[in-house]
Amino acid sequence: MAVHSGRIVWEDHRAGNGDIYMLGLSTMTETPVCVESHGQYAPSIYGNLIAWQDMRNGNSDIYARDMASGVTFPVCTNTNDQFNPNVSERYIAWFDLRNATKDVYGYDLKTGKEIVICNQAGDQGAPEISGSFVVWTDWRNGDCDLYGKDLAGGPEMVIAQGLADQINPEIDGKVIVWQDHRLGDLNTDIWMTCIPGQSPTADLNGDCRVDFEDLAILAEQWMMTAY
Ligand SMILES: [Ca+2]
Ligand SMILES: [Ca+2]
Ligand SMILES: [Ca+2]
Ligand SMILES: [Ca+2]
Repeated sequence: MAVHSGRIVWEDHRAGNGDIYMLGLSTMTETPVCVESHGQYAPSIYGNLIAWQDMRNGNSDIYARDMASGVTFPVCTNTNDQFNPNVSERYIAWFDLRNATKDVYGYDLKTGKEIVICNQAGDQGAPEISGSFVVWTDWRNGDCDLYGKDLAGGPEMVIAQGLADQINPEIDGKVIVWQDHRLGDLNTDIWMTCIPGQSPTADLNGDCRVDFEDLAILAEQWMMTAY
């Protein structure tokens, strides 16, 4: 399930095979997005763009639909499995089993080209994207860390690397949050940081101002991330 700009999308099993539906909150109107007879799962939405996992070709692919034009199109139909698409205005990112370990691939809607986002050793998964920045879970160091990359250019970077697992990232603008197990497997905490090198513009304490109090919250997080 996912929500963006007053539209909710979900995986629906009313027909028994997995379809994608959407509800527009302003009209409370339900719209079938894809009801093809094979399985469609795990949708993501940004504006008019919805992407999902699609089994119509006998393995898991990524398909998408532009709700403005009504056109459905294949994003990746490689014969190995692609899972968990996540969309932004210009990009779609997913994790991909075409190589020996899980990797993160993407698609640029502007150029119509596929992008290798990360194909390092170890498993990469769970990509989340906001604008052109992708963050993902990464097992290259033996336990789970978070890495990220700006698809508009620039190197891959470490987002969170601590003892044990850093998992389930979410990103909105410059702000990244995740679940962190560095203080113990049975002690899940919620951590936050900004994209490295970018200063905060978010109202982090919710007082409707962006000021030094928000910076202090971030500084505290950066110090915690440093050990
Ligand atoms: Ca279906
Ligand atoms: Ca496939
Ligand atoms: Ca890999
Ligand atoms: Ca870790």
